[in-house]
Order: sequence, then structure tokens, then C-alpha cells
Amino acid sequence: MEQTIKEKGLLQLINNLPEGKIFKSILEKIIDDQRITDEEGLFLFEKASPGLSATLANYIREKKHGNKTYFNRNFHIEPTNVCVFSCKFCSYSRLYAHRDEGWALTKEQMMDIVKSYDGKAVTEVHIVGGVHPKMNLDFFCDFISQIKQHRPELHVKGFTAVELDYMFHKAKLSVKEGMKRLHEAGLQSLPGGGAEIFAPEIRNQICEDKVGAEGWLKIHEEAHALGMHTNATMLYGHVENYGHRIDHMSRLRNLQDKTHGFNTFIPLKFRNKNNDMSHVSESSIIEDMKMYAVARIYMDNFPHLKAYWPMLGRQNAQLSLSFGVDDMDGTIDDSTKIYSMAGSEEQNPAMSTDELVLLISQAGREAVERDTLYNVVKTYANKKEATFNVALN
Ligand code: V47
Ligand code: SF4
Repeated sequence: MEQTIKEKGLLQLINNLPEGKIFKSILEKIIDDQRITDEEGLFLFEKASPGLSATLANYIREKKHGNKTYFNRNFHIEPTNVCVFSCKFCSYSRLYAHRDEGWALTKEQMMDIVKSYDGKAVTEVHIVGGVHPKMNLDFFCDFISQIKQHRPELHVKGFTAVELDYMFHKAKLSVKEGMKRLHEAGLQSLPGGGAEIFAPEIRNQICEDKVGAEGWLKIHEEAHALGMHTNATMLYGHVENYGHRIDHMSRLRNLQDKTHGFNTFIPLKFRNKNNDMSHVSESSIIEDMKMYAVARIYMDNFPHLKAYWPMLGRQNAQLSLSFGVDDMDGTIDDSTKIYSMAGSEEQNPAMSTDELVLLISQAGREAVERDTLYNVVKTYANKKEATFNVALN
């Protein structure tokens, strides 16, 4: 394929680097839309400078999406923070034995939250919480049906594979049967949570008692078979190494080759407040940006890469738009507690559409409001007032 001036410039730049040969072969693959290998992914984690990783990731991001940066209008419902599991990194859950310290909402209380958005232009409700032994498949099927009866056009995205695995086991149903019931009740997409790190040697250290890699992947595969779209996350920056990250992304990339059902990959930065892993330091901002860049380069078959701003902080999320990220998640409306309890600087996460558009415009990108499936709801002209000295709080 004929190379553009930009591509020739990049190759020239790379030729002058020590170890330029490997970088050159990676770049040639990127230009030819070929996939990089696990070894090359590892090499990027270990050797690429932040500047070079940004340049390569950006090239791919702009080839896929130009300047577009997506966000949506959404709110979360967290049905409970009572949980039968005991993930060491979790700052949010309360064991069932200590359930008086937690919350568990009734269907009526959750419907009141849904109704509080009547007349507001939200397109998605995101439902994720702990794993409460008394909230079963029937409970959630009924709740989802009520949402769809009340507001049919609201997209229901809900439940991590961990919550689903527990629900299906309790109901004595196969993954296929359980997923079909939820889908028929109105569940349309799955969020990407519960994936953490797939490699058993790390999973056994940080979340040994919940569903493993095979179970997580099977649940997403069955959802894809029903025509549902799902996301995938990776909890990084704790006790894993780069090899574990590549292994995790490789398993996701392989499933995506088979099903094409994933929309978005979401690296989640480990936050260390108020949990059993508080002695583990948090990753640096440079490490966070490299994580996004390598993910964008390695996950060639994932359409989107998301920076979840309530966890990363809005300023860092803005920076990530130069490291391969094309999606910012949503307005959130202060409806999630998972990250504030784990020490995120976003203690009451909520951004208006104007704030999100400003944040995206300041990064030199074009803000696009999307629905859950990335259909365009509205595009925004680059904000003229988006000068670099407008504070983002
Ligand atoms: O699986 C829990 C993570 C996830 C901590 O699909 C932590 O659009 C960092 O699934 N530090 C649940 N992370 C959240 C989730 C999600 C969030 C946003 C968007 C989407 C989506 C999905 O939260 C868990 C776990 O990996 N988590 N504790 C912590 N201390
Ligand atoms: Fe429970 Fe999820 Fe927290 Fe693990 S991360 S303890 S499954 S709420």
C-alpha cells in the first residue's frame, strides 16, 4: 500500500531510535492494518516512550474515528453494595454478614430512581452492584420489565458477569437459558465489569472466590450469540505484570474474532483507598497513558477504547484523548459510588453535557453524543470558548 507523508515521517522518526527495527516492524503492521503479536505488545509496554506510544495509538484512533470523541447521557443504579464475594481491591462492598452497614434497594426504590429521570434526555441506565444472595434472577427480570414498560426507549445495560454467574447458578439455569430470560425481559447490553485480570495466578490473589476467566468469557459469548453487545474491562496497576495484561487482552481479542460482540475496551485504574490492597501503590499517570496507548494498538478488533472519567479523574481522562481513547462514558449524574469509595478524586461524579463537550473540545477533539450502541445522537461544533485556561474544576 502507498504510504502517506505522515506515515513516511513516522517511519523516518522510528528509524533513528535504538531498537528501531522492532518499532519499524510494529509501525509497518499498524500502517497495513495488521495485528501486532503478544511479544510486540510486551515490547511496547516495556520500551516505548510515552510520546511514541501516543503517536502510534493516535494514528490508529484517528484512522478509526478521526477526531470524534463519544460520550452518552446516562445514570447508574447500584441495587446493593452487599456482596457474597470478597475481592481484595473492593472498597464498596459489605459482606452479607455485615449487611446492616450496606444498602439493598427494593424494586420500588429503584423504579423511583428511573422515574426521577422522566423528561430528562438520558438514553441509558447502567445497573451494576454487589452480589446480594436475595436478589435473584426473577427479581431482576421483573425490575427490567418494569423499566421497559415505564420507558421503552431507555437502553438497559446491566450486570457484570460476576452478578450473572451467581444469578444463573442460583436459578439452576445454564448461561444460555439465564441470559435468554434477561434478554426477553428487556436487558440489552452487558457492561464490562468483573473481568479484573484473567490470569489465575493473579485472580487467585485478588478475587479468588468469584467467576474465573472461562466463566466470564462464556457469559459474554452467550450474550453476543443473542445479538447483545457488551463491553470488557481490565483492572490494572496493582500486582499484575505486563505479561498478565497482554494475556488478558489476548483472551478478549480472541473472543472478539469469534463473535464481534464487544463494543468497547475499558482499562480500569486500580484505586487503593479503603480496601484490603491499600498497601499497593497506585499507578502513575504516565503508566495510565501507556496502558491506554498499548490497548489501542493491541486491541485492533475492538471498535472503541473508553476512559471512565469517574475513576481516572476528568483531567486525566482529557489527557487520554491523545493516547488512543475515543470514548468518555457519560454524564453519570452522581449516581455511582464505586470509585468515590475507592479514593477517586471525583467524589460526586456528574458532568453536564456542556462540561463534557468543553473537556473534549479543549483536547482538540470533536464531541459526539452517542447512544449505548454508538448511534450518533448529536454532534457538537468545536466550542469556540474552549481555550486552554478554562478550568475544569
Ligand atoms: O469489576 C472495583 C472495578 C468494576 C475498584 O461497561 C475498581 O461501560 C478500581 O464494570 N479500583 C465495576 N476499579 C465497574 C464496571 C464499569 C464501570 C464503568 C463502565 C463500565 C462499562 C463498566 O469496577 C469491577 C472492578 O474491576 N473496581 N473496585 C478499585 N478499588
Ligand atoms: Fe463484590 Fe464486585 Fe466488590 Fe467483588 S468487586 S466484592 S464482586 S461488589
